[in-house]
Amino acid sequence: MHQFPNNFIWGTATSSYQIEGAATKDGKGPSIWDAFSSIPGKVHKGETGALACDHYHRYKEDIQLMKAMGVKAYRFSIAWPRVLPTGKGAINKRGLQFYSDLIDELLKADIVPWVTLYHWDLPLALQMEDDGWLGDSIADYFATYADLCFEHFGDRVKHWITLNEPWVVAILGHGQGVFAPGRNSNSEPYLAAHNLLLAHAKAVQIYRKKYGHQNGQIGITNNCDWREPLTKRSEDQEAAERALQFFLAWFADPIYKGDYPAVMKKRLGSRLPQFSTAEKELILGTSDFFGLNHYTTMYAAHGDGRSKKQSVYGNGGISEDQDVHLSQDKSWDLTSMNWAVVPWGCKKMLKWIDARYDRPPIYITENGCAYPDQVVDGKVDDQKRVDFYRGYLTACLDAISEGVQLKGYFAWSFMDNFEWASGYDKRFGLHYVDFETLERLPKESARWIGQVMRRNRLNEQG
Ligand code: PNW
Repeated sequence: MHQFPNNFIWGTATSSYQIEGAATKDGKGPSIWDAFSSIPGKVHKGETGALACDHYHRYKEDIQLMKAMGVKAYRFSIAWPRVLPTGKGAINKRGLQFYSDLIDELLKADIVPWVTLYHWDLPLALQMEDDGWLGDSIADYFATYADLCFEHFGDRVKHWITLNEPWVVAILGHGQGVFAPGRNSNSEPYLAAHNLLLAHAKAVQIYRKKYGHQNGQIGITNNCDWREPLTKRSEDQEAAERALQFFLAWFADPIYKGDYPAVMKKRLGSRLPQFSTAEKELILGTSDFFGLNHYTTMYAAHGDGRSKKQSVYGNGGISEDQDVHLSQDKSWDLTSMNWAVVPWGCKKMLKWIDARYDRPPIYITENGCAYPDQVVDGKVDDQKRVDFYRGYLTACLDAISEGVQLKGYFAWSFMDNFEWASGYDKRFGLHYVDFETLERLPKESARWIGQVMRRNRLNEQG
């Protein structure tokens, strides 16, 4: 019935630390993820991104695979410590050259680069010397780094994403401590988030003032899972709405409305930093598009203090602050992340964004699933992944047909890679599928068995 529009952007995504390897090659400085993953107990089986998919050396081959798949756009990130080994000051020319070559190679293959400036690999020196995202000058350091990237790549890159998932940096990095820099606090997440928003805004202001002639687009990518009220009771309805505000409006409201949501101000008091009038103006309107990473759905119910006892991993914030109790339906299928497969949640998420932020152009910059698939004769029977993509793409199509301005979709991920604290066991890779098939998935039920693209050197070496 309905079809994706002709100009819909079909892409796939990765991030630097998860695929590049070459952690100490050609002058790259260490990042907080190099440090964090080397601490015993932080990453499953003690794995690290030191080698990962060796994309740093094999990028040409990877781009050929993308081309064969029919990928039209490729979202990757720049490793800040590869171009600025200590985060500020001395520039590493070989790092700049790598990304310049990568961009040229993509353009040669007719693949449009979408570049993320920060996907969590902060230069370690900035953490050690300046307290990372908690420090007073971090927003300026980030803006200076962004400026360098616009200057060197902006002639060829027309799609920029400042930050990937500041929620994860704040909550998993500074609240629960399960991701780098491994801090545990109930106030630091709010300070880190505040500085992340200022960093984003300063980078966008520089891009618009200094590089307007490059005629590109710039935005931010936030992650949010859908929160469905557990019952029709008004306190559960309110809990679900509150959970979405603590998860997504935390970051999107300052950009689209000029300040944090009232419910956060009320509940957090002095733990939530305040924006000055000048800062509110600086941040307002700093996204040309709404970048969304979406993976799953949970039921939300009024917390009644129960949320204090439950694990906050996967919660949309610090649970005791929201007072929301989360749960899954027993009938929902789970991926190997234990994330439930709920396509209708994706559609509701898109419609919520559409309504709250006045119909912005939306790009899903990540959606995908991990499954413990097996390689048999160099192939993978990937039926569950096929079903996942069919379900979520159908939900996207439904949202579009109801007026949501969804402009593109990036599958996470191009290939299996370093899945952060979960190491290499969690496999999000597309393996091999041609994008015409991906586009047809909502309509067809063809079995999709692909050629293996997993190239984790750690695994290859046993
Ligand atoms: C995103 N959560 O991470 C990242 O952008 C990717 O780098 C990552 O590989 C992908 O999703 C799959 O995990 C997230 O706990 C990590 O809610 C954790 C959460 C969400 C996103």
